[in-house]
Amino acid sequence: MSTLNGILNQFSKKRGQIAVLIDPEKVQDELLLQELLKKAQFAGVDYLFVGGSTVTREEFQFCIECIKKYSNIPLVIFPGASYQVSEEADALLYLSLISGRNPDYLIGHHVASASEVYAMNLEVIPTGYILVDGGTNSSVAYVSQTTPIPANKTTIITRTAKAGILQGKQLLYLDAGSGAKNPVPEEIVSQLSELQVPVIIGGGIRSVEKIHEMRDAGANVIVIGNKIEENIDFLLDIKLYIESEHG
Ligand code: 1GP
Repeated sequence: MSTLNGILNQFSKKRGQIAVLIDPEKVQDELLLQELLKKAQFAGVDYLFVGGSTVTREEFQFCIECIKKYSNIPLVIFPGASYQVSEEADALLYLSLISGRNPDYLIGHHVASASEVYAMNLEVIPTGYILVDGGTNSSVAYVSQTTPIPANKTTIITRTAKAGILQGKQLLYLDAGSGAKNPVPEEIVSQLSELQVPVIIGGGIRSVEKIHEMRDAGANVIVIGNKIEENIDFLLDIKLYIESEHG
């Protein structure tokens, strides 16, 4: 376990940073992955997040090795299970699914991988992971057997986030679930961004307009998965967004 906090610092420095979510289950073709990495690099994305709810150990390892071979974009593990850890990554989001009440996702998977993670030279970021209902039955809700918080229950979401921070979480990840119909409402992002830890937002972000809205609401990192899986050229739109941010 490392106390290095380069990635956490980087998260907190700026709003509107972009992470591309790579689900190893969906990119088992090295050439396809290479193309994705080339375009992500060209677009200037800030991070690659890797992980998934239904990924095998082999798929995960293969993906991590390929990414390290072909890109130098900071690689952050967004694990779906205890075996999704690797010293080759730059950081591990140490997720506690605090919106749910399933002990496996609050402490169980953590105990299973604790000795391995402890021995790794890897930045470990305690993260309060909050699922918000995005209008679809997400894989993560199904696999974790938890119920997302309804999007209009702002008080519950805010209290959950505060409780997480009081427990020592240094980062919040608000997720409407991959392929969500409705992303997390901006008002919620805005309220949580006042809690003094960086906020990551994901699930159903499918347009540059939405990226702008999330950035303006205070999201530090905006995660995009599905939209790029469907249309890799969305990375060109992201490139323009990133250039306008730097300009
Ligand atoms: C899901 O936050 C991610 O965990 C990304 O969601 O695939 O809908 O972009 P999308």
